[in-house]
Amino acid sequence: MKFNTKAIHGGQQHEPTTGSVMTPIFQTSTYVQQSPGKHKGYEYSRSENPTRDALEKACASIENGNYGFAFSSGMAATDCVMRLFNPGDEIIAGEHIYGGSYRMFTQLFEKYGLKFTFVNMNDTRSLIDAITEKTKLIWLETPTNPLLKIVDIQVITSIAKKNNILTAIDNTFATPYNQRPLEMGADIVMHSVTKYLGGHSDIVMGALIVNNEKLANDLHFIQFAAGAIAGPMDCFLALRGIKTLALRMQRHNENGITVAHFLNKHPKVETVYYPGLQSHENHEIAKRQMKGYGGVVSFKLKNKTQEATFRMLENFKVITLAESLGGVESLVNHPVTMTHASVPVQERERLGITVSLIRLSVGIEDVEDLIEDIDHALEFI
Ligand code: P1T
Repeated sequence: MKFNTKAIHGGQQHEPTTGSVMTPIFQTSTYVQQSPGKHKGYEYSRSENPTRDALEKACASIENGNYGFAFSSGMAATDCVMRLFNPGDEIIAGEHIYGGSYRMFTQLFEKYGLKFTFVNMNDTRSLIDAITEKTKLIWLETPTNPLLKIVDIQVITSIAKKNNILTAIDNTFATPYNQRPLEMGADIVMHSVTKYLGGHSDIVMGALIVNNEKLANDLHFIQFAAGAIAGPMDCFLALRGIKTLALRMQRHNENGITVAHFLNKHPKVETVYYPGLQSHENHEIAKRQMKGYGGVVSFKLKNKTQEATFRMLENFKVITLAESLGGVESLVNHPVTMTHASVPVQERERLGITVSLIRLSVGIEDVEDLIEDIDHALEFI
């Protein structure tokens, strides 16, 4: 099956009792047993639920993986991966990642004895130098949040394999429509389903997709034992979102590049960060490993003051100032005070996340309206 077909039918079956074409919302915590241990495959909804099963199969199908797992948030999915490891184990993470992932690694898991080293994933020398006998996992995002850096997935997975290390890719920004990391040798794909997979800013959810059976069993055990599962109603909404993923991503890709070109030419804009621009530092890698470049466009203003940046952020009419991304509607975010506030200020500045940086999640509205809105808001700087 090709991608568009998989997004609609992948892993799905009509409901056997009634023939219901859409997977029903099995809003139940538990299932009848004829005799202790004798049942229809479902015991208790923390371990399995038919609506969640359908969504997990859909996620696996679109990422071209064998097993999927759905969680109550993207962070819960990441938490599940971290619980695979033991005190003393080392994890190498990309230095450019979502602020909440950085917060989880440094403020939650370091105290349980996991050691995190943050490296520039485009500098293979420092990645190789960071590997020790205790390194168990490489964790990265590409494109990264919020500066849209691109990492060559194949380069990283081949280094990881040589050293017997797992690779996990947070594929939230790209989505499997644009990029499929398992096909490039990754072991684990993670999603904040909250974003493009859900697509409508109405759920918070996470997912993991893997190929390896042992890894799948370990993740399923943690999902069941720790219990951060996605609920059936949210799984239904995510399933519905995935059905239009391909169409939405086509429009996000088109609108994203159009907005990036507009900003690139604007006299009040200093730099535009979008992997589809030829001037992007990693454009060649993006061209090779991505089908399209997505809907997130970040940029820095020439006026570097927080006051000017806030004036712009306060004056959008169509685009909404809010955390998150990946919905049908356009959102704008100020990483320093919103999504990346938990990254220490010195580290943020070193990474280039400064007060004049603005992140746009370009939605699927008519792009002319979005450009008019951006142009108007830029007048307030
Ligand atoms: O919000 P949640 O579903 O728990 O997902 C966390 C997460 C993980 N990975 C990436 C790349 C993310 O962008 C996020 C969440 N990000 C935002 C809320 C944001 O506005 O960037």
